[in-house]
Amino acid sequence: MSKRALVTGVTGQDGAYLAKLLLDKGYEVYGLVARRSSDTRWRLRELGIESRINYLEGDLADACSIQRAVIKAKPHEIYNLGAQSFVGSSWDQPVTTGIVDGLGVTHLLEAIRQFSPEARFYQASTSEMFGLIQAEKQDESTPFYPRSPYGVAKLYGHWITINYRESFNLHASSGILFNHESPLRGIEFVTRKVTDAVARIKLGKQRELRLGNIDAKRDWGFAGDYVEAMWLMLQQDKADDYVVATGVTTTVRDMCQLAFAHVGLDYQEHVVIDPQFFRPAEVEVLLGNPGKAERQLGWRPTTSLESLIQMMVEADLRRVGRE
Ligand code: NAP
Ligand code: G4F
Repeated sequence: MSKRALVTGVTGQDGAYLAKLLLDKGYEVYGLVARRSSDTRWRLRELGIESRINYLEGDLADACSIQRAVIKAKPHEIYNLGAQSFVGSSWDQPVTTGIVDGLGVTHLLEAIRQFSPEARFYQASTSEMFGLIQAEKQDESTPFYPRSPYGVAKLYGHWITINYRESFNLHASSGILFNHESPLRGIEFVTRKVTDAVARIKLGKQRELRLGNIDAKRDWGFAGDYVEAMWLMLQQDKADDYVVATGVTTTVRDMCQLAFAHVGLDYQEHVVIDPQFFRPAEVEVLLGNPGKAERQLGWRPTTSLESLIQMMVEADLRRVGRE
């Protein structure tokens, strides 16, 4: 009998890669999708798996729809990847972000507790919870200091996951994932905004790229590697929390330099600093220590930032070329 997995956020970057990984392992995959006025399945199409997913309509803000999804899917494993995931928007929609990214986790945990207590649960926590960093390299014991409504909401989701594990003995794990990117990354995030612009500038369709704080530093990895870590967490006998990162941090400026240089351009001739992209409170630097995930899960990142950015620029050159 094949295992069943329920994935919230299946139409997102990580949801698409995770669904592909699970299907390749022989799982039956149920994907929670919120009703939208236009198509959101382009990533699943790009990976060639759109028709292989069982779609269940639901929204993390709606506890009834979450209960129904858990009852219908009867999942062995549940991956909660659904979220309002863009930090910048969390100042414009702080309440929605709090409900979906924070309370939404409780909706899911309650449904598991009542209807599927044997199911294993993965919560998509984030390095954004470290915010104003309290240690040079952040690991599972570093204190949190979130700097955005998104980070605050995710911190609630993180602690409620730990609380339900301790209160009700659920197999609930939380992955504290540092930034991870891919050709399927949303266009609003800085890596994809840059690689899309590089392709457009190279092909003569755009002249400049307007960015905010390019001195910010991030620990960037490849999303395809990171979904493997999520799956590994749910294969452990005991649920736990893990930092997933590369252990290397790079400025937005240097990431830009890599992307433009890949097509023979100088970023300094195209990047314009625009204060509209500055954030009310910034996370200046993130740098993770993935030692625990390496030791206990046997997980290791396989993709350097240089090859990740090259992969993204190449994909955007193909897309823009087709337009
Ligand atoms: P993403 O591409 O923005 O995908 C988010 C997904 O959540 C989409 O499928 C979206 O559906 C869905 N969603 C949004 N609001 C929802 C709601 N109210 N109810 C149900 N689903 C909803 O994000 P991602 O990069 O794949 O990230 C996956 C998860 O990991 C998120 O929880 C994110 O916060 C977390 N995370 C990401 C990173 C990273 O660097 N990528 C790092 C740490 C943690 P639509 O397609 O319909 O909008
Ligand atoms: O790409 P970003 O928007 O990602 P951010 O804020 O780090 O959040 C991402 O990673 C988190 C994990 O740490 C996830 F939890 C979250 O869901 C999301 O996936 O911005 C990265 C950095 C920031 O410091 C930002 O200020 O790039 C800086 N930046 C500079 N100019 C810009 C821009 N970011 C964006 N999005 N757009 C700009 O024009």
